[in-house]
Amino acid sequence: EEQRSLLLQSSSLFSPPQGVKLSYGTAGFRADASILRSTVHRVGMLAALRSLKTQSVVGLMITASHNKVTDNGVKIVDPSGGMLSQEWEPFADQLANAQTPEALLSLITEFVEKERIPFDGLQSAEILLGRDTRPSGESLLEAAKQGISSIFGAIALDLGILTTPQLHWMVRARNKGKPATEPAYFEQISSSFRCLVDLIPNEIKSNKKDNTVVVDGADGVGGEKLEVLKNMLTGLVIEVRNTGKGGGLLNDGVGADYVQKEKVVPRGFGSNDVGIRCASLDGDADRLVYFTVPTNSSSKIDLVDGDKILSLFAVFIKEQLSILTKDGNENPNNNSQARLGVVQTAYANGASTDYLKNLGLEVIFTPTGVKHLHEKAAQFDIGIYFEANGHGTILFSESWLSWLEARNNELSLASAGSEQQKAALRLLSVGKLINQAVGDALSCLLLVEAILQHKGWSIQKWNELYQDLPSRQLKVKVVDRTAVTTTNAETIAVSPPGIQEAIDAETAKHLKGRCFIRPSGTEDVIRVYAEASTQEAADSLADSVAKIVD
Ligand code: NG1
Ligand code: ZN
Repeated sequence: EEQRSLLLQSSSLFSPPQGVKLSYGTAGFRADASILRSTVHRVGMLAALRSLKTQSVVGLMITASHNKVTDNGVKIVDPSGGMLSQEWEPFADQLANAQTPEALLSLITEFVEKERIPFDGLQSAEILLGRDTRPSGESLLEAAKQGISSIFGAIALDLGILTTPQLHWMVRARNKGKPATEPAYFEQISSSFRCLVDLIPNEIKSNKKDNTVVVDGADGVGGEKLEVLKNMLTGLVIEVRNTGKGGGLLNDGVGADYVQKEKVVPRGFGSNDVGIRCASLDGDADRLVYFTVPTNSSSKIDLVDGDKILSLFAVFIKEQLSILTKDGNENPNNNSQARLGVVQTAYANGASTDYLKNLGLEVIFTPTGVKHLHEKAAQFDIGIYFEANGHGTILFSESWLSWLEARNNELSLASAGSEQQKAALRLLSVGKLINQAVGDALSCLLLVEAILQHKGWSIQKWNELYQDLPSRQLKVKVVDRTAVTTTNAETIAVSPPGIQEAIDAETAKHLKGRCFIRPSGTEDVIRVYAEASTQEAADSLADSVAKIVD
């Protein structure tokens, strides 16, 4: 009874916006920050219920990533460190859209019963809170706290301003009984980076290389964290621009999304940077792309996107695995034949997929959204996933990691310092460096840098792994984006009727043409992607398909 009145009272302070239907999309709820207070308050409740149900620590992140500074958003981090279980998404939608406190209460009561959530005030729940640098974050965080404290037994731990991947990492660490602080995070990724650098082959180490990378922090949280991290590294010089401290506006002409979609130099970069290795983070630092400024006469860049980061990782992992299993006269050890797989979406450049398949790798496709990619990658011993936009990571299965640790111990007794043991150590370090919960721009940046140093490669050399097919992405504002539905990892539009045939007809007009449309999960738009043998053809294919959609 007391619980009911607390819920009613708390929610009467947060009325939902009128005339909007909110939906828990690929990245939680996202909207203009001004309408999100009730939503965040309710997600606070939801997070508390999730914690009660799982009897574990969960996370709540307030961010709108690469979207404009006036937007914001909220999502839940599951106990594993991954995204909220998809089974709970419909309930999240219902909660967010309940019109009155009474309607909200009855939804909760019903759900608690159906899910058998221990809701007697005897169990405790704990929620870690994080937010990005958006000015609206503070008041939304307050709403989340009030939502959480309207559930008996639930406590919120405010971790302040964090990157999205830091919060995911901390939730995962907490539930494994490990230290879950920011210093622990920085310590783990910087020390595993140093291990990788120490293991660089001597003949490469002695060559003088260029160990400087210039990073665009999108005027968000990533730049500010990188300023701390960079001082913990040796053998790598990081210059951070667009740190948010210089008065620049978040994601405005800066950041990974802008750089990847527009393919032009971000603010703060220009003709002085010709040929230099540059990288861009997005607003919450879960995406990373690299680029170079090719000439000083244009604003165009050479983009090194998520697909190429994936390819670099795949090359390195595959190489280390083959050193590890090259055990001379020993019988091939079945366990050491790790199942290595790659996961992409339809946005992956066709040239990258060809390249990865030519390496002999298994490549599978999922719909857009980290949760889909992550789930598939987790089915391999080592699963590498990336979205072209720069979100991705490498997942190691627990069982393969234990095998690797044991193997490393064996090798350190039998042949310490051998090539095989070094390969084992490198793979172990990658497993510590790279975020196992979600794609993380900071840890991916360090892994890219470590691999480039290991191979003695320039960014130009890396970029030449394969040549991207020209592509164009457009978005079309529509009244109802749900009118478009898709199948086959979003490559085929099933509705509205006839639209796929029209797309096919346009695509057929272009050499190496490939084109698909899908409703965005984060914006009210239909996205169009086109690829063809020339930029003009890709542009024209995208344009004509956008007209069909309109
Ligand atoms: P939507 O809006 O569903 O296309 C975008 C990105 C996703 C993912 C999410 C979450 C593209 C084409 N889509 O999703 O890859 O990053 O945002 O932030 O880049
Ligand atoms: Zn992001």
